[in-house]
Amino acid sequence: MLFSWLPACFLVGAVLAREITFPPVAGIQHPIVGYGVDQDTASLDISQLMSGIATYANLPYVHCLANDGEEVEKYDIAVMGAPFDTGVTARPGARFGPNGIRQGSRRMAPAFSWSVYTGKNVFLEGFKVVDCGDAPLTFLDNTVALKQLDKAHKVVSARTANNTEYSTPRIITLGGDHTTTLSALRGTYDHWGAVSVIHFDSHLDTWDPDVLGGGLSHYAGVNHGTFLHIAHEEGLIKNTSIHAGIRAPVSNPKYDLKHDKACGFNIITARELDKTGTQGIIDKLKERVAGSKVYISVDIDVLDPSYAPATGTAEVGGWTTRELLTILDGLEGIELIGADVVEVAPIYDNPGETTVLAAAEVAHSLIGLMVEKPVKSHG
Ligand SMILES: *[C@@H]1O[C@H](CO)[C@@H](O)[C@H](O)[C@H]1NC(C)=O
Ligand SMILES: *[C@@H]1O[C@H](CO)[C@@H](O)[C@H](O)[C@H]1NC(C)=O
Ligand SMILES: [Mn+2]
Repeated sequence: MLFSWLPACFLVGAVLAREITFPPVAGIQHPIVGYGVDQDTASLDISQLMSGIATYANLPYVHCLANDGEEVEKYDIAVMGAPFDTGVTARPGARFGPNGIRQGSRRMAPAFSWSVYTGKNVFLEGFKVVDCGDAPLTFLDNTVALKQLDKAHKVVSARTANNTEYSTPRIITLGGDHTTTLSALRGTYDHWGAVSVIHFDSHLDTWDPDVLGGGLSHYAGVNHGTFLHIAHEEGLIKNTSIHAGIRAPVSNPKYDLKHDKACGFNIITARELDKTGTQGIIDKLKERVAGSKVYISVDIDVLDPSYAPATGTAEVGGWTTRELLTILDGLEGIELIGADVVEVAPIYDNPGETTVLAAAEVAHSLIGLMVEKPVKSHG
């Protein structure tokens, strides 16, 4: 008797459920979550974050690598993938890094990116930030692939910027193994000359190609542990460069460290942070590069493997994601002319996507530094 009303109750519920009217599909579609958003209807765009083809931070895709003569939408800061990983000495897989980082950035969008720390939204500060997709790189020949990447950097940085005051667009490369930074530095040299490099990494990456590569061949000597030696040799970087987060062993304490100095670098070890805190690291980095144009390269293995397991040559005892982000954001005011986040190999990530989330946020901070300090190029 007591339960006789129950079926009727279920029936009412079922009828109500059937009465839900869904909006027409066209009504909820939006071509791209990005610019042109009406702030009043930002929530509409936010509901689209996980739909569609992934671009970095749901930014508009621009065909920056279009052929001569084709009209290309203007931009100021270009995010470009470099899917290359055949220069690694340990675990491969970073060729999938660019799309891994895009996947890790799906929560982000210009309509939902005001910082609780600064109150600013780096995507809406008067600089047009776009995703150019990936440089097309062969996976069968390192020399050819790096030439393709050199070309991609030249093409993307040679376009006229959207902001009429600053003629040259700046590029943030999503790696790819660390060899890809060499092409980026060749590209920045054309517009800004030799630059100081702030190199976040657990490894030095200034190895003499005769040491790392075994003197096997000239070709083998160009890899993710020698690219900074080569950049120095080519005159692309200044002797006011600096590593941060170093902790991996060297093969010859005398030669490797002396050679590193000769390539223009000072070293901040990972454990220095324990003594000075993040502010001490920020001060030291800023002091070192003062007065010069700066390129920041972030090897995700600067983070401890507990924060970034998905990388080629993981080293324990690294920094936390929060520490790295605090240090990066603390560099505001430097003249950042190019940057990258590299060595992200999504295959080794966990179901929580720890590494790609971190890498996406690192790129966000790098964009913030560029927006904070516009830089005029030579041309
Ligand atoms: C691009 O340039 C145009 C023309 O100067 C300007 O109206 C627009 O706001 C710029 N776009 C962004 C995203 O800054
Ligand atoms: C660094 O380079 C500058 C000019 O390129 C030079 O004058 C200076 O002596 C160099 N310093 C060191 C320590 O090599
Ligand atoms: Mn590296």
